[in-house]
Amino acid sequence: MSEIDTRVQQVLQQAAELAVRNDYRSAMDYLAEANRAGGEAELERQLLNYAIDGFAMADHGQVAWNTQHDDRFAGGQGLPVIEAADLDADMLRAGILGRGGLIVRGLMDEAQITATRACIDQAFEARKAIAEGEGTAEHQRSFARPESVSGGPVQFGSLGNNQYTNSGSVWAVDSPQAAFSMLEFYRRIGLPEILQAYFGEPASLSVRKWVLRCVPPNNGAESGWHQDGQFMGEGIRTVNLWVALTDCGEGAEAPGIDIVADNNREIYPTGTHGAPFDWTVGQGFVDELGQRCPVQRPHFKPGDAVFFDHYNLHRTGFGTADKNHRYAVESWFFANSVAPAKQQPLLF
Ligand SMILES: O=C(O)CCC(=O)C(=O)O
Ligand SMILES: [Fe+2]
Repeated sequence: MSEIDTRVQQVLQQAAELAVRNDYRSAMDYLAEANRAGGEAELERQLLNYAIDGFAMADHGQVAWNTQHDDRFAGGQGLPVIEAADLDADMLRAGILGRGGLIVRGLMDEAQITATRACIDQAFEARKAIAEGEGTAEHQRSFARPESVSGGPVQFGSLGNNQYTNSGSVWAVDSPQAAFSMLEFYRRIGLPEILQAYFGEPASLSVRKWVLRCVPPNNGAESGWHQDGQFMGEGIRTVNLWVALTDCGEGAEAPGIDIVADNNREIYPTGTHGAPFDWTVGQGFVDELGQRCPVQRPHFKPGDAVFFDHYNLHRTGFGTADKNHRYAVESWFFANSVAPAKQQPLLF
């Protein structure tokens, strides 16, 4: 065994001893600390296993949620926009609960954008190579499913017959390297603390709603308007952080997202008003909403983000003269006490 392999085995062993005592959080911290020194597929994958197991093993209690906010954005038009330095739980409350969402400029820095885009490219490449029977040990960091992930297709975004392109979507947990990089990002921007203050309890991520995306230009195409609350579960409390890694949206040359800027907390009818699918909200319905609230196509620079929750109505916003693929990461967080088991929550 090489020196590195020996070190990795020792770290895994130490972490396992913590996990066996039900101290998953310490096991995760221990793995994260060790992984910062280099970046090892096995450490990253095991960290995700403990994140999933740790959530499942813990009692998250029953927590009441106080939805008061100071309505600081009252009177404005469209989604409020703030700078990353000003982000805190009160901003998030006034944005999401008061206005239906919050745009945050410059949330992700240049280095993290570059690293995340590279992780996404590598995940697609590895997925393709593995599907074509050409996977190597190297690919394991970019694309390998942690054992604790259960259910669902092994991979999604397939063209059928296990054929993959270099675009589409990948669950973040299926790319341990990308997942680790994003977990480090959330930690650096203080997101666990912000969400804890927002929900009044700790928050978790979810296997199924933590997604790396690379959307190809598809000029003139239309995608489905949807509310994620339509299919995520009942009685949930959520925050989605959608961060653009490409210049996109209005005035840019890559698809962004279109958003209805509305704080109405209601799940709308699907499959009506000309909706192309039974899970989408029809354009006719959106046009009606548009008479009382803005339907926006915001411009996002790389690193800009938008926060919203499961009541928000949005879609992938295809343009007419796009030239570029759009990279983004979608991260849905749940208040732990009401996190839906079917989304497979994980500690973060
Ligand atoms: O990235 C996209 O185009 C869609 C994102 C989305 O639907 C979401 O974040 O919930
Ligand atoms: Fe969505």
